[in-house]
Amino acid sequence: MDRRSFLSSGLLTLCTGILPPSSIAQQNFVRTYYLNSGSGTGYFMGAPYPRSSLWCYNNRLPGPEIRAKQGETLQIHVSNALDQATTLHCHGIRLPNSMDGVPGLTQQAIENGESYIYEFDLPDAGTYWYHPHFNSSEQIGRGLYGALIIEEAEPIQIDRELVMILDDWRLDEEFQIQDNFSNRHDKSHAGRIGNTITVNGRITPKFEINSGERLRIRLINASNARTFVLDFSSIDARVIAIDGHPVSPHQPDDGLVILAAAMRMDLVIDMMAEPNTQIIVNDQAYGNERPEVFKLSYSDKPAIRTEPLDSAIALAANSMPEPDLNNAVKQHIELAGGAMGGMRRAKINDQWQSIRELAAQGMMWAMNERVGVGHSMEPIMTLKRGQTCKLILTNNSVFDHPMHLHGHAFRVLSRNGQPDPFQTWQDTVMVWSNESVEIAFVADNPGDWMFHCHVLEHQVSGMSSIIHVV
Ligand SMILES: [Cu+2]
Repeated sequence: MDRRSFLSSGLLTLCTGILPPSSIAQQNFVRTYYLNSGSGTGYFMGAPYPRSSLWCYNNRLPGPEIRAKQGETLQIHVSNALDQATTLHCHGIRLPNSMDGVPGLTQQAIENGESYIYEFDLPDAGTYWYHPHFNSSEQIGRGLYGALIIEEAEPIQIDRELVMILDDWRLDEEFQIQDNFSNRHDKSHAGRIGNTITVNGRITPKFEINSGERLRIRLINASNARTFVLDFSSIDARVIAIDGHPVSPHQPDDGLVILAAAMRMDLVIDMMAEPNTQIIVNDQAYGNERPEVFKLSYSDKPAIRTEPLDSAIALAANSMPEPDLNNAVKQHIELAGGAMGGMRRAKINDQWQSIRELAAQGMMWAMNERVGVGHSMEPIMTLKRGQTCKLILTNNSVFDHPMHLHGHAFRVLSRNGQPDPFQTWQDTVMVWSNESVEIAFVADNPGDWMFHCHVLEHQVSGMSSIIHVV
């Protein structure tokens, strides 16, 4: 383990003594981390199974956990030892545009041998993650990601916290990653769905717990395309946050926790079964095949309490700007394309082309009949700073699209006209096939912000756009 990744420089600048007291009060604690992106190896199964070749941060899978407190400043030094360029995107954090890590849009890519320092304040508590925004399908797909945890100023009482980064991999018989990234089939269908699920880089890991404990589980879906439908029906799990943002604590419908690519969910569970009990959580997303994802294994220690902990589990809200729906700019965005989708033509670089011509260039998807190419394109809309925007996202394709907005969080208002019961704050929202989802946000963060599908093979083949905030 790289010790430097745990070094945090808590020192205020040395010259604070000569600043007036008001300036001192405004300076945040700066927490510093070092990430080196390069090649590495890891055990998905542990010995005697073979090691797998990866791309990862600090030769670890997942990359080192970055942890800070709400209100602090985060500084991340990224150095690049990959034989291609990279960047770092801190997914879900509301940060200045220049720190967003989108090459060709907010910064130049970090070439091999170069480094880059990201620094920004942390307005919101919650569960986030970091990953590259360059050649994303392959770089994230080979293991470049890690958890980014922002602790609440006033935490809730728990006994144990488990951070679980879910992923799926397409492995061959030697446990090596198949290198058919962004192939035509994956782009035009459901993306790169793997054949092997891991949690924190391990296949079906076992987490040891004690009877009576209150757990907080932070789930992060780092897979390229996979939706997880985790079966928590045998335990009393309550959802307390989605995409980092607090939600009224509630049990998931039918005990199923649905996590589209790039989404996060925080759960609180009181583990009240007898010592030596084992619980297996499996994934029901893909029909009858129900792979085991992880195990919660009670130790033989006597219960630490016999009644669930009696303290509130609701998190304090982050201070989000509330959308003014009566004065919102409305925009319909149609998501179309893909196999069996019926899209006949779309504009690419301002030229109409038939779906055949587009497919010949590896492009399969469009937003409002425009194919997004790379990260530099005309904005799909321009918003004045402070304006509320209501987006009506309509999926006219046969595949599902988890849509991610950079630099903001939005409220999920409704699905197919039915109000969302929790009006959740999210940065990634699943728009299922043939569904229409309404979201709203205040465009309070100036800059060019990507709005794209987080099925990474859809993103690279056209389902990508920019929202410009002036
Ligand atoms: Cu998509």
